[in-house]
Amino acid sequence: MSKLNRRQFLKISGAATAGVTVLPASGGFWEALFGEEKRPLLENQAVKTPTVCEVCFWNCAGWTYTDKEGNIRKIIGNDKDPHSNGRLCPRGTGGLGMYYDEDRLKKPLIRVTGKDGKQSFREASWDEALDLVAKKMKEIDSKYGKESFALLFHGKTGPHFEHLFKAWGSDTMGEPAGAQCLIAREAGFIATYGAGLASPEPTDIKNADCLVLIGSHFGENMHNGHVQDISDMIERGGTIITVDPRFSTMAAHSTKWLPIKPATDLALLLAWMNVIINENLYDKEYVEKYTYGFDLLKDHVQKYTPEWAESVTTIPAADIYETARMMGGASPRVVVHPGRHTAWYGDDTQRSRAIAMLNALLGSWGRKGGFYFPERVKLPKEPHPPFPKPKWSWKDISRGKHKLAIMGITNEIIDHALPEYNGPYKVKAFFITATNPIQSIPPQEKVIKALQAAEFVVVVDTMPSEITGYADVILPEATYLERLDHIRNAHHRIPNLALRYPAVKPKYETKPGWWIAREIGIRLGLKDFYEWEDFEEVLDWQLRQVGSSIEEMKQLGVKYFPRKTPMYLDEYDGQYWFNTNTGKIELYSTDLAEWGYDPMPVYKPHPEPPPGMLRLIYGRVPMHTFGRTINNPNLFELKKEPALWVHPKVAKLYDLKQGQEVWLKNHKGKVSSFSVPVRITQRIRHDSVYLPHGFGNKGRIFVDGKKLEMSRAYGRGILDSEVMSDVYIDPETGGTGMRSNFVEILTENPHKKDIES
Ligand SMILES: Nc1nc2c(c(=O)[nH]1)N[C@H]1C(S)=C(S)[C@@H](COP(=O)(O)OP(=O)(O)OC[C@H]3O[C@@H](n4cnc5c(=O)[nH]c(N)nc54)[C@H](O)[C@@H]3O)O[C@H]1N2
Ligand SMILES: Nc1nc2c(c(=O)[nH]1)N[C@H]1C(S)=C(S)[C@@H](COP(=O)(O)OP(=O)(O)OC[C@H]3O[C@@H](n4cnc5c(=O)[nH]c(N)nc54)[C@H](O)[C@@H]3O)O[C@H]1N2
Ligand code: SF4
Ligand SMILES: [Mo]
Repeated sequence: MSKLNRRQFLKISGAATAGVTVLPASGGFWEALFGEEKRPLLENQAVKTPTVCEVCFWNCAGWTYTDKEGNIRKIIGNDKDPHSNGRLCPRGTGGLGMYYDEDRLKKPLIRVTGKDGKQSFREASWDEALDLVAKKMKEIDSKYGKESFALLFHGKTGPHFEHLFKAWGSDTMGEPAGAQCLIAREAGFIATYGAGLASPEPTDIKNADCLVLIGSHFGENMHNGHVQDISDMIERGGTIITVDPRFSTMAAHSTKWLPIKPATDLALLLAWMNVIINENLYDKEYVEKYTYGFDLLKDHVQKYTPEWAESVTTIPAADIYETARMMGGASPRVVVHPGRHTAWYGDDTQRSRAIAMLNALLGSWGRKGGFYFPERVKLPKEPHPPFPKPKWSWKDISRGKHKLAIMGITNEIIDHALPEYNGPYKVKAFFITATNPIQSIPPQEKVIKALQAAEFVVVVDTMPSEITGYADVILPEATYLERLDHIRNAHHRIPNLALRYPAVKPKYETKPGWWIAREIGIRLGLKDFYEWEDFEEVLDWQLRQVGSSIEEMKQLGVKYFPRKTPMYLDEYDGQYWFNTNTGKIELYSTDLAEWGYDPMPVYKPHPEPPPGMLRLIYGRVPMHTFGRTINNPNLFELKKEPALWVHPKVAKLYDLKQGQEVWLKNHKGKVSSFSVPVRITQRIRHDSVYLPHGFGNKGRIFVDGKKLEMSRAYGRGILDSEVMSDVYIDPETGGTGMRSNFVEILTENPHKKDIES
């Protein structure tokens, strides 16, 4: 067990320390921006405005400092904020690069050429662009019905457009943060506890003695508050078990690293349950009082012995016994972490179920040092007339096939826009905001085909990312530092609200999402749904209902409210009723049984890499969030391109040198557009390669003949989605497992001929 204090851990993970900016102190962007003006910004010379970070969806609360000239000078964490504890991660500190990025979209743009040819646009006024959007929405409605206009969204600007679409009469919507991210783990926990996890996950790591990470690569995944909780846990010598085919940052700080063969985690989880039950390491009183189906589970796991699991996972049986005993010894102060990005192999709900069940055996759900019961403020929604009932919605698209499709399934909405789809729920147009499906919803070919078949595509974005090249109208949104959005009202230990308030006026001709949505709404005759001029009025009304106001929140940034219910199960005197059919924690899921799925997880092997190929696995780098920060001048300075991790055996086979540029070709023959340097390391298994997601940007449009692209990010590295031709659909939810792709390494530029010819 490596002993490390928080400062060291944060250094390793690249996080900033309290109140100190990590912007390069000299040279680069900072110099260009502020020249000689590097004097410290004094508190009394600056205007301090509360913000909620949008560089990732952890949504830390902070303060922006704006100088007398109206330049945003820095962003720091809000000390009162439970998501950040007053310390932003480097991406959050560097968030001001989103505002200063000179490649930003500046004006509304309207397409002037066909989508297959050169992506040419012309500048337009807001009135012209918005009139066109409203006209096309009406046209799609009269031809196919409002439901055929789909909304794809992400982030805090999404709700403005959800409101617009629901008010208009379309509920055909989804976000990649569902089917491509956390839907399976939500489904797995709902099937077990009748409750999902949401964000931030209610893991009580602060009080845990043992933490088990399956994939979850904290330190690279920079979910701020939890990275801090884990670094504290390392400091106090807690037991950490990391299961990852790669020696991740977390693996390096763990008590035990289990370098599992990819795609076999369910076998390990079943074997752990086998040991915990057979060696009586489970929490008997808890299991008896709160769970349903224990005897069925006991029988079910008998065949899943550690010796069997060794043959599947390559983890020695002795290690499986040892780690199961570590968990049992710490029970109930154990967090078997549910993960977040769980769209892996197409049996993701079942794997998440196994994680949920293991926690139940250890008695950790609702217990100190396990999972607490979170609570949030009952903030009333803005009053408006009832939304019209659409003739069909995302539920009709997915629920028939996937009973636990608890949110719109992006990939299925896209399937319904393909020319070959001939059913009743045809999607004919897309409204896309704050998401880049070209990168985030593999397979890419399908998304492109659907976008090309669509009669009309609107994109609201801040940057000329790939998706803008498929738009008919591009609407430039102001960044999070320049706008108001809904109040952050997350479930937490202590209910609290946080305000994002504009630090400056929107740059160029950009506009906030609420304004864009309202203007379209007014043009569609939806005035009744917009009985306000400025979104601030809505927020102030909401805040007043709970005894606060915009003025107060501008002073506080974050405000706490008292809890109404106990945080742990023990405080309920055994009166707790779980929201499942049996009212208990279902080790045997009655819902899954009724719907024809496995009521208890069954291990089924996944396809292996074809001879000579390697499994493509992926994850995060600490300095970037997906593709959204790659062009950010500050963060680009910190990490310009990814590396492809390869084991020395693989390097030998391909005769690779450290740092050599390579291309990837997948099992379907699809070749990456760009190259990436190799990083030869023992830290990855020999059957896989690891590639951080979000690079390989290929977005380029022409505006009045002039090239517009993300000039720093363009062409750097390989985008994992480009070589993800196959996704495995999770039957319970419809989510897409993306670790189902195999690659070979190309050392010669496969595009050389194209260049020469
Ligand atoms: N810096 C940064 N942080 C982020 C984000 C970001 O873009 N940048 N994005 C945020 C978002 S939205 C999410 S959802 C989270 C995602 O972050 P996590 O939920 O932590 O993602 P995972 O997919 O669990 O973790 C990736 C890890 O899984 C390992 N892995 C690959 N295959 C397997 C396997 O078969 N078994 C096991 N056990 N491990 C495997 C990889 O080697 C890698 O270390 O990160 C969040 N945090
Ligand atoms: N291949 C592959 N696919 C994945 C993942 C992966 O690891 N690999 N990860 C999955 C996960 S966990 C998630 S959560 C999703 C995330 O998927 P996405 O939400 O699509 O994430 P990004 O790729 O960051 O795309 C964000 C887009 O929003 C724009 N943008 C940024 N800020 C704003 C803003 O304030 N307003 C507007 N209007 N636009 C803005 C950016 O310029 C960019 O075009 O991807 C999923 N898909
Ligand atoms: S974790 Fe970092 S990027 Fe994400 S919201 Fe917090 S400060 Fe922003
Ligand atoms: Mo995610």
